[in-house]
Amino acid sequence: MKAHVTLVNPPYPPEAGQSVFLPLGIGYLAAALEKEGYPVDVVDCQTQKYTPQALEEKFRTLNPDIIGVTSATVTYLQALQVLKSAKTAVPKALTLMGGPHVSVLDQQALTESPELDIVVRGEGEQTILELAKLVSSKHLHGLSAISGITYKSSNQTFSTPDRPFIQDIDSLPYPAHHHFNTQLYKLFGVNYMPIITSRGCPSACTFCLAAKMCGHGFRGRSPKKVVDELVWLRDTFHAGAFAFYDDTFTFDLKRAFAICAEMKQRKLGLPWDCRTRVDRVSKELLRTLHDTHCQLIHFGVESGSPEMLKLMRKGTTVELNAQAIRWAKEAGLSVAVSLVIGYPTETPAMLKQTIDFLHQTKPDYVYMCEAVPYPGTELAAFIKTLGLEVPSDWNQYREETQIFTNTLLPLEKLEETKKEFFDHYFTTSYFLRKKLKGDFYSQIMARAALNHLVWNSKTLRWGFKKLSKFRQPKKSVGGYSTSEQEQQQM
Ligand code: B12
Ligand code: SF4
Repeated sequence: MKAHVTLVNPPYPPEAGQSVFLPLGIGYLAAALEKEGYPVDVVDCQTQKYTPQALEEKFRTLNPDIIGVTSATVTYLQALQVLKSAKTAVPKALTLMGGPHVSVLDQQALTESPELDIVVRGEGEQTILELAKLVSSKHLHGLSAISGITYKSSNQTFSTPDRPFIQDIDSLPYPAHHHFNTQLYKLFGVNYMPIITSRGCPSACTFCLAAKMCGHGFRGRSPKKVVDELVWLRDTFHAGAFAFYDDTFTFDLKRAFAICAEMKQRKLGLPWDCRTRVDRVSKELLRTLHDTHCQLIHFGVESGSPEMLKLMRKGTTVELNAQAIRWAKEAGLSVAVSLVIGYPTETPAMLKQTIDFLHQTKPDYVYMCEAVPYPGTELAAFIKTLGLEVPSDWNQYREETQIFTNTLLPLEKLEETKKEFFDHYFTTSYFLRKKLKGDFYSQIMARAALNHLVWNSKTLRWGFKKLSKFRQPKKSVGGYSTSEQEQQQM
């Protein structure tokens, strides 16, 4: 009998923004298992709210042989709670956890959670298949032969060697989105669907875990297979817009051109956005992206201070950042930039360089993320060497607020600068410009500005409360702007 697997997306901590998105990791794992004939079901605690009792009941009803939970640092503690419910309800089930947090803190997770049996480190498709095979054959003593896991045995933890990254990622089946009610993830009535066309990032920015999770080698899917998936998303799930969530979509310029050519030839015609580095674009590529209905490009700009860029090992310059934004705007694209602020040793003068940079380059959207020392990053190690204290409560590891004290740039100063910036940025004219532009992404930006304007104006707030069910937006990545779902999904 083939082992029955239940995969779980844990909830966010109650104090965090409640953004929902189709989780690609779970989708890929479910698809790999189903391709080999394993029965799978998925529980998404982010779109369906469960009390611990309701979750136990759900697990009891499903009665799987394996329960696997995904987790980032911010959802790790919630994921542990899910495991408690899992073991209470189905004690015989083998419990697994994977994702960026436990890929680094594997030993700690196993030590502090009696309900966790195995941590799957790094990419999980092949590993979960091998585990499912083992459970099906009831030969659990074969664990030591499975790469990429850390497990408990006789009160000790054992780590097997890292699993090499999957080289041919074209061989992976499409994520099993059929397990999700895609209606629940809509944005402005549009099925905004995620796709990943490559894995791996050759860069090594100090605040980022991407290369640890997916390696430094860039592994791109073939343009034809990428567009096959887009067509499948459109025809099967009625996708109305696509988010390309690759770390650096245009790392291989030739491949990016080829994907655009394939999209054009197959007349896809739907809006999409992508994320990339400022040093991996050319004027011609940006024009081609625009001609292929890419409406928004996200650049990891990080800072307007040359010193900070160097310290973050970004490998770019302020000039390159400005040039990429200018080129993208000239090509007709909207530009979103993400910034890392409050980095250790950053001073108010350096932060001012970033704000000045934004005023000069005028991107269409700004994400201000405070530096978060995720375990396994160089930033976490740097903070340790500086002797700065960080909270042990993982729920606080979110990018909307500073979690360590940078004495050179106190929290009040940081918050004040952020507020001042967004007060000047999200003006009525910004709102009207985006509203009139009218495309999918401009609508999201217009909503962000509206939320900000309403929240800042007592009169408007009063009016909105009276007139509609308008709710206070939770403070989120981009300042006091939009609903978390709109923020994070962009
Ligand atoms: C795309 C992306 C997003 C998208 C998600 C899109 C989507 N639909 O899934 C959006 C923009 C919504 C997002 C949001 C956030 N993200 Co993000 N994101 C990424 C990114 C670039 C790729 C992740 C991805 O989809 N990879 C492809 C899939 C297939 O891989 P995967 O999810 O890692 O899953 C694989 C393995 O981890 C493993 N696995 C995972 N879970 C499990 C469970 C089991 C049981 C098993 C066996 C295996 C397993 O197997 C999977 C298949 O190989 C990564 C960087 C990176 N390259 O990893 C950052 C990254 C994961 N994000 C990060 C962060 C911090 C966030 C936010 C917290 C940001 C914030 N706003 O504060 C939120 C939180 C989201 C959440 N609930 O977890 C960090 C996580 C660091 C950490 N320790 O937590 C990363 C690593 C980037 C970084 N800063 O270093 N993110
Ligand atoms: S921030 Fe972007 S460029 Fe830097 S390592 Fe992470 S994914 Fe790569």
